[in-house]
Amino acid sequence: MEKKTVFSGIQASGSLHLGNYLGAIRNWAAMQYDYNNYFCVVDLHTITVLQDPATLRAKIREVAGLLFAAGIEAENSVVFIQSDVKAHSELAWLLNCITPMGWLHRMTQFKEKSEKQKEEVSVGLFDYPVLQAADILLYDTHMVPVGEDQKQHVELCRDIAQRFNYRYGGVFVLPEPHIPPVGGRVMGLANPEKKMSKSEEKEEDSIYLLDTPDQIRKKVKKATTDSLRDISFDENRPGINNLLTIYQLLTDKNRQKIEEYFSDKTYKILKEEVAEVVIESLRPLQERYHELTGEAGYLDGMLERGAEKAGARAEKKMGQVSESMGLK
Ligand code: AQP
Repeated sequence: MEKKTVFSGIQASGSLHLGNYLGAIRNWAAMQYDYNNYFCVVDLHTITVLQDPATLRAKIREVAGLLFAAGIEAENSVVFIQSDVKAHSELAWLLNCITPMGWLHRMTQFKEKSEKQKEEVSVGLFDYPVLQAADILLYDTHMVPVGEDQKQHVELCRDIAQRFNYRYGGVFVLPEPHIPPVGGRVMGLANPEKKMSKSEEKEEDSIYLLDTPDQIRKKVKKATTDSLRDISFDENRPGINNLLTIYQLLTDKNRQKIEEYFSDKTYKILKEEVAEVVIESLRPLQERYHELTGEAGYLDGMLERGAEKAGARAEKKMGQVSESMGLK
């Protein structure tokens, strides 16, 4: 049986954090053998918010390097930079012409991000989900593994595809979001009411994948908890719940065993143990990252080959789309 196709993207809007890893990248790596995979550093999405050019250039490479370091393999997955494949922008324009603005007004991520930016909000930020739909639809994607925050965008992508297919014939495959049962929403350390985020200004809120052991210990030590004492999974106690969830995801132990283990321990010990588990889990990833970025030209070569493969597939789809719309 032919393998189904997976597509997912990640922005270079800052340093990758534990939420990106547990909610997305780690799962991409684990699933890659069962699917045809396309993983993309979505730099065109990243510029929907103002970026410093030199920092962006460096972050694009860093994010790509971290995807490989996290276990995504060039033999099994096509990894590429979005702006290297021009068909993404081209299809986004065509989809813009069939997407009602009302659909975009409903997107919660736009509402949240535009609130922060006030009058600086760009048309690009508003149009972000249409570009994301183009990313997904170009590769006949069946499944989009994402964190919970992206579910609404994938649903919108299905709506756009359905509208297109209704008007122009069955050109697009309808994709499904795939959200991990645990880890779909890792919360901030300082503010566990909000998800851990690349663009959060407070650095102590996020554990970055390239943080040193000392930085990780300090951040976890300062994590917001509560004034109670018992250690249990409880969504009404977001700080403790988040630390326990991180521990669970990284140790693969079940919740009951974890609660029993911590039942006679203090918050201080919990934090120390969480920090050590994070440090040990990130160590191999960090080592691989430094190895592969240390070798001149290695990462660039892999990204070039990724862009060629993705570009060939995307061009074929663009031909079909243009023809069905009467552009060819
Ligand atoms: N806190 C999180 N918990 C679980 N999954 C998360 N993801 C993001 N934050 C968490 C998932 O990571 C993938 C890549 O995310 P993205 O680059 O598209 O950025 P985002 O979803 O907008 O979130 P970020 O990382 O916080 O970036 P900024 O601050 O720039 O918005 C996605 O699958 C996402 O669900």
